[in-house]
Amino acid sequence: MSKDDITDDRLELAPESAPPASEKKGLWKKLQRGLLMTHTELIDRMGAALEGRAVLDDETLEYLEESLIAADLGVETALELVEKLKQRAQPADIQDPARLRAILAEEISAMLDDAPRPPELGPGPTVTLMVGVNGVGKTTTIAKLTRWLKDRGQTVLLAAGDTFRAAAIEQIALWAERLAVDVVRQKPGGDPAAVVYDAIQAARARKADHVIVDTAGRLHTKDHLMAELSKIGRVIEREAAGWNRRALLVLDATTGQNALIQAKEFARTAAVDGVVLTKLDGTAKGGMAVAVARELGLPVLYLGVGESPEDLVEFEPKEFAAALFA
Ligand SMILES: Nc1nc2c(ncn2[C@@H]2O[C@H](COP(=O)(O)OP(=O)(O)OP(=O)(O)O)[C@@H](O)[C@H]2O)c(=O)[nH]1
Ligand SMILES: [Mg+2]
Repeated sequence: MSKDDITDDRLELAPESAPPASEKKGLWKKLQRGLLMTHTELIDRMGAALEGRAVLDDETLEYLEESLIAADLGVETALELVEKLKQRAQPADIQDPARLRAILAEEISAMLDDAPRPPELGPGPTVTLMVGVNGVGKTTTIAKLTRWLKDRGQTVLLAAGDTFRAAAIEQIALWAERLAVDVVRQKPGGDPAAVVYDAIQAARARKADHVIVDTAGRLHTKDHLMAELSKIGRVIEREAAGWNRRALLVLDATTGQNALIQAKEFARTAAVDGVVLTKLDGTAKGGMAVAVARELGLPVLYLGVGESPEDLVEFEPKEFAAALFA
């Protein structure tokens, strides 16, 4: 099977909700590009595990398991996948790595289908709060999400809720200008909850579909940060009652298992509705998306695959699994 065959195969998806085939194809290419490092390393490691082996025996399966663990899929997931291979593959399938990869892709996709999915957004406006530690890509993801929503005809208003650093306000204001959307900001050192309050009122007056709130990744202490996030959360609950409300945790895939530890901390103090996994283009740890979904029980909504506003891919289990192994 050539890469193009696989690409075409990806296009047979729910026709009623699917975007045009050309866009679908573009997204698939973007995802493939974003997962290239993970894919290449995974295929290389799997190749090395199978090399010179005559049958798919327990020892070979153990090497395959190590290849999967190295891609940060998580130990439990790697064990389960190898168990599936043991059940489904024939010993002679060792001669057919493509078949082994197809089995793995199917099984990962099935596992992800069982993982929690993000709640559907209902009618009416939506407030999205972006949280995460410093440098993970919150502000860049806001730019990407803005582009994504604008491309779908939605109006967006940004809230410069990271008032901790003057540069953070400038950064989001610059994105707002480039993307031609409104931004609500105050002076550095201001109260982020007040910025969010203003942004919600402005969005109501302007009938905006989406408010996206940037937040600081670092404050004087972690307790300060968590207290600030809950204060912002309370303002959103009160001022945007009846709206769709969601908090998205941004995690940097290049930090591997550390990202999982951060996620657990955030989820303990703040209600997290879903995850955006960034910087997949710069890492072979793409399996993180599976670990987030399965080990944290948090739905993965989007993948960041570059630094530009168009480098965002909606997370779809089947496509993701295919891009890892195809
Ligand atoms: N390669 C790559 N770089 C990314 C991606 N997302 C963000 N970045 C880069 O990561 C760096 C940090 O991104 P920011 O969006 O400023 O991160 P932040 O979480 O807002 O950081 P703070 O505001 O300091 O908390 C920037 O250089 C971005 O260009 C991605 O998906 N891929
Ligand atoms: Mg930022």
